[in-house]
Amino acid sequence: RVQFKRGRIVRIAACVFIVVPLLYLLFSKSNQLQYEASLNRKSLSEPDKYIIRSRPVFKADGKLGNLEPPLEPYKEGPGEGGKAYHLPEAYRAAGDASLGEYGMNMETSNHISFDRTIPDLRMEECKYWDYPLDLPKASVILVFHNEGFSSLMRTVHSIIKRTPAQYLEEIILVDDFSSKADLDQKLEDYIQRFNGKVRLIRNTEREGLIRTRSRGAKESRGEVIVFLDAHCEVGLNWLPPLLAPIYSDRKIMTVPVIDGIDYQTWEFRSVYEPDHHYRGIFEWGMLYKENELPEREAKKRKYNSEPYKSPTHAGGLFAMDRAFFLELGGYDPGLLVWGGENFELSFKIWMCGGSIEWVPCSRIGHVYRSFMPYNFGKLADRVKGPLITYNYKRVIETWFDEKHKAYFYTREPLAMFLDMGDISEQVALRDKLHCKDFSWFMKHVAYDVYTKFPELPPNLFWGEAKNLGTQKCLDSMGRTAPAVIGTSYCHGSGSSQLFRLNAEGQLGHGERCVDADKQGVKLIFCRLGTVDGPWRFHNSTRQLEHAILKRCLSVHPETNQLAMLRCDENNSYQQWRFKEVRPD
Ligand code: UD2
Ligand code: MN
Repeated sequence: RVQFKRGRIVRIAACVFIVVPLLYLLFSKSNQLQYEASLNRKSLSEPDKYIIRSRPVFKADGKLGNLEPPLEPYKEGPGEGGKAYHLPEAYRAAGDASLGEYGMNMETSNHISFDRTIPDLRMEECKYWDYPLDLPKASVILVFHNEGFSSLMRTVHSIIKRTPAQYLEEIILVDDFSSKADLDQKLEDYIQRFNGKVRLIRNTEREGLIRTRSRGAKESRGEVIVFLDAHCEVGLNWLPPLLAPIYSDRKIMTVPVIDGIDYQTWEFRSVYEPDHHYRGIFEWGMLYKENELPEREAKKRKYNSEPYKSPTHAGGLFAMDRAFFLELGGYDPGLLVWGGENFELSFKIWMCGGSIEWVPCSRIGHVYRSFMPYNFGKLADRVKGPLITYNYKRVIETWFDEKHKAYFYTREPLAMFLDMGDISEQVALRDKLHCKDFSWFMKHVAYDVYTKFPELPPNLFWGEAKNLGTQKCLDSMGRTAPAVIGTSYCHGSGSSQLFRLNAEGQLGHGERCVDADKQGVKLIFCRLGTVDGPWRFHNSTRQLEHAILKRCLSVHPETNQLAMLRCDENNSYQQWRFKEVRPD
């Protein structure tokens, strides 16, 4: 009996320990999809290796993707279909006035429905992706300072209308201390209709967009945060393609393709050629640039509509795991108001274990203004010198290595003398997170920067270039390339008179170059991928010779115009003295 009993126990144990797990395995395999779909959302904060997450699947059967919305019904009316709207004569004066106030024609915007239809600018392929159905929920954060009411509300309406409700936690409007009346009670009343989906919080003083975004992130509840400017219209099915990469790897920041909305007519159009991909890079003066997607990245994907890696992004529009954003410290709280925060976050993400992906199937329209209508407020008074350079300097001093810092100061010499506040906490964060170094970033991520902006040779001279004949200084006259330049009274404060002659003969002014032909001397676009130029400075005679023209840079004694004349070392109108300048 004892033996019999033992035999039964063995059989039962065998059943429990072998058959049940086997059955379970079989069962769970066949239900892999459901299993993945039912993953507890909390698991996203655990280390990646413990989690199996599903990814988007391209549908070969020709049926539309699982989250593909129905076509929007055709509508007639101003701006419908994303068409340009031209104000009737009677409203043009008001339109011009609003353009002067907002940098965009708010009168035009006021004539267009908040819920207008827009064209579907996505690649055809984008309609045929299935997305995991248990994507995380997003808080969309819009920070604003003195924006127009109608363009702000059109942003909100477009999000509500084009986002599957199950993925939208909330829309948070963060008012950065606006002073316009219709952003007060009128705004508060208007958003009541969204039954709490749209929340409004306000700064009690001007913080600038960077700190205001960090505040929005802290106060949001979604697992993912999405930042958009307050003058956007999201495209069809814009959100799931942004959420999917984050779902598969919480350290990916995703960036949509930005379409253009015309500041005058509100026309909605692509700024890129169809199916052609770009990614975000920078030049050594830290101006944001875009470059065609290098083959090396393009070929990592099977479909041209798939996301691809990018070194950086324009700044305004992106999605990110909220906890990851906060683990990285949000934006550097020492950055002021506007600019450079896109690089700060990008370097931090890449060098501290994450990555950035641009997502072709997510498209969002943005109004590029005609000019920046606001000033930087009291925060700017804290800074000696330009606030944007202050931000750039913080970022490069924290994240660059010595070699690359030198390129920045070569390109932007005055930055050497500018204040950047205290960056010790940023450097400490970099150490604490064991972030990789900048040469790793350049080699493995931003390698295409070098193909457009090679390593910069040092400056032989920089500062103002004074003509000894007229005692006037080389001056871009505030013109933008391509344009003829001249000379004017030496003011000693750089800006339009700040030129750099590098060791390879390139004469630079900001991000532009100076070249000449027999007709004159011009500011031109530097030839991408080159850092050399035709200029040779002869120390003994103080002449600046053009190696191809074999002529010397001169001021014409009669016309006072710049001219390329036959070199004559006794002619003081051909003699130049470079002198460093200092910030005022
Ligand atoms: C671009 C970015 C912008 C930001 C900026 C650099 C895009 C499309 N836009 O400039 O998001 O990264 O570069 O910092 O990539 N705002 C405030 N407080 C301020 C100033 C602005 O809340 O003190 C708001 C403003 O109302 C808007 C957003 O910040 O919603 C971005 O400002 P912008 O539209 O003037 O910047 P933009 O598009 O020229
Ligand atoms: Mn903007």
